[in-house]
Amino acid sequence: MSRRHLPVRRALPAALAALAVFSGTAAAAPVPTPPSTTASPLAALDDTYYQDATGKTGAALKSALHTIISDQSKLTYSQVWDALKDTDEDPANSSNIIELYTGRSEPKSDNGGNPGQWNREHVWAKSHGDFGTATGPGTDIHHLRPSDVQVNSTRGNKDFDNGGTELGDAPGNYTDSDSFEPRDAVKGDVARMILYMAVRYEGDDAFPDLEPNDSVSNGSSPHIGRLSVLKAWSEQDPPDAFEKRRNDVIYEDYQHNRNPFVDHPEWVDAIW
Ligand SMILES: [Ca+2]
Ligand SMILES: [Ca+2]
Ligand SMILES: [Ca+2]
Repeated sequence: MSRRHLPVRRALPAALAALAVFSGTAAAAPVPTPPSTTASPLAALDDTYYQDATGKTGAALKSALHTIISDQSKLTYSQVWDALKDTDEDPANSSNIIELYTGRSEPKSDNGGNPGQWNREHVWAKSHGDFGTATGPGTDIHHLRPSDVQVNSTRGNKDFDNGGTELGDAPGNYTDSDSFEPRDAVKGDVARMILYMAVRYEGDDAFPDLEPNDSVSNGSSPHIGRLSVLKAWSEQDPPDAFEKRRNDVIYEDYQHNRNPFVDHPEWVDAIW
């Protein structure tokens, strides 16, 4: 396991322990006390996890981030259920998850495929690139979220854009024949999930190169629109505590990689 996999708060003691081993004093030496630091968690990430990306922009930044976030653990599709019960837990009720589009708190145990239950929404619709639910993009929990079964069906594989008719069973969400607009509180979350997928999947593994564009008629091509709208949504709805915790939990306990745009929303404009 590389150092990149270690949560930041554990990386420094591990590095010091490794030094002790190299100096031949590991058996006798007490565990050194890490120096106190006033650095923020994000600054610590910049010095470790993101050290090969900081200071870059454009294609160079995208390429560096691709390398960084491709170093990850992967889940099976069945493991996604339990992971989502953790990553999307209701902060006010540990027995529940929060559904992405409705914003409702629902029992973790009420997952499944029946009306009224919650299931696994692929925010990057899996038909856009036709990657299915094999371990890979189809099981990458950075873009998988609990969703009401019927609302998930209404969103279907539509591209994202503003406009349409409000959903009766999910107020604040809108849809028309070719696009879906999520509620304001998750507009930025949706944008950052889509852009994570674009950086993570570059066509150098068994899966297609996923990329956003400005179309709402992408069909089964490996594209999702509309990029201009997603960029505006990321600006309007910056990462909140729920989205940041979710990123930390995925990093520390599941995939051991991060969504760079949750940590650095300004990198959206730096790349696109
Ligand atoms: Ca539309
Ligand atoms: Ca949000
Ligand atoms: Ca890509």
